[in-house]
Amino acid sequence: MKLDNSTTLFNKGQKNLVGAVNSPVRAFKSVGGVPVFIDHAKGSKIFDVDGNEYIDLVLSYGPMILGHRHKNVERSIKKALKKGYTFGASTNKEIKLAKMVCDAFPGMDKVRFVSSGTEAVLSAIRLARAYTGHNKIIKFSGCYHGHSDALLVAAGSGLATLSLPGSKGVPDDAVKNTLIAEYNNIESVTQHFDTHDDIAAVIIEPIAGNMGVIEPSQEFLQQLRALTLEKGILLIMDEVMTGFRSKFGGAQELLGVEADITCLGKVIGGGFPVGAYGARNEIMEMVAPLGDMYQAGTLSGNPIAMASGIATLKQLKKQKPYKSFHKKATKIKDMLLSSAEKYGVDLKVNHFGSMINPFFTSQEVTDFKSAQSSNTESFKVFFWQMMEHGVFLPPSQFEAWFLSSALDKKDMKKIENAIDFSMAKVAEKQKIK
Ligand code: KE4
Repeated sequence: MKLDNSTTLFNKGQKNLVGAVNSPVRAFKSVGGVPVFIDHAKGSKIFDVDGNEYIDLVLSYGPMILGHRHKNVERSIKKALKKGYTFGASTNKEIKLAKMVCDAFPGMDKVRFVSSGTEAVLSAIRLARAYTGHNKIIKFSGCYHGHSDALLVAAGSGLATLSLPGSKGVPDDAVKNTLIAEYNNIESVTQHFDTHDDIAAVIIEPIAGNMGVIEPSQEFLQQLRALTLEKGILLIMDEVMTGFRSKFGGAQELLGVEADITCLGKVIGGGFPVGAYGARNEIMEMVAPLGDMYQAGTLSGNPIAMASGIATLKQLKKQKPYKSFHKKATKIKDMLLSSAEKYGVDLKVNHFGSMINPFFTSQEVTDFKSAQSSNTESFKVFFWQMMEHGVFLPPSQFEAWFLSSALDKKDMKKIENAIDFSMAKVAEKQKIK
């Protein structure tokens, strides 16, 4: 496939941008080759600067759940633009989106909008510490909660992609209160409860999406909830990725577990920078200006972003796409597994709602360690073949694929053909080894 213009831009971008990207995963380091530069997108399709057309299963890592430039969302954005871009004062749109979000999360009385998932999570951690008076936090290896210092340990997403254990520039002091546990392993959590009496919170992705997709066992999450309640430790659910993806609201309800604090992002901004954290009144009333926990932001609750978020959630309510998401994801899982069987490739596929991804391994993938058993060389071959056949995947074994409600039957057929060609190539490469 022709990538001349992407190559030119990639080289040109090296001068003033770090690696020619503004987020590491976009550099395609783990799959090699030239990262594609995008010209435009519409519906389920995305077009690079060389005119190559792809079915988009990245969706900007989640936000574009309706597909690109949904007509109702675009109409709302244009209307909002005519009123001005940002005021440094409140607007009715923030109240409207806040009500939509709180109505969708039973445990949430109040929400605070910020400008990214990272900002939502770092604020939630500060709030948990303020509310409990304790400092320690437990996170799970392979989960990614944005790039704030305290959480950049044993993280998934870009750190797993680049095989980085953590990040340079994070002082030991910043992570001395961060304890690590293993996903789906309750003993790895209770051992910390038995050792420390100053734990403020446990933070978890209710469905992990940053080590590839990994579902928690029902029992694990319920035990986690029961134990944190018993010990007066807050449970923070990071639904930045899962929020509004598997149902209208959070994955936590589907899993029968209610968080004390919920973090959101991606979908609630409909493509514009929005993050949020929310909880019951007694917790949220600690946040300034009501309480003494400080957090602020110039563009928090930006009216254009609010308009986009309101229109996106309105469309999700109207479309009710969740059964169809599950059906499409199940279909793609079957396509992957049957082509792997046909060509004798070891493959496991995990999916939840509209998130899915394959692992080139014979092991069940239930935690970060088993996810890392996946053959990333095979993923690299698979990735580029899928690109050649017009399907844009996240350029990393440890990123979830996302489905949009704009995907149609023709797209699904094209995905099936692409999977067959790509799996054949993986098998061929594996045989040569
Ligand atoms: P942002 O700061 O990137 O908006 O959100 C951070 C974040 C927090 N929590 C979860 C569960 C997340 O998945 C993320 C961000 N997700 C990654 C993709 N896995 C964003 C893509 C990127 O880093 O370029």
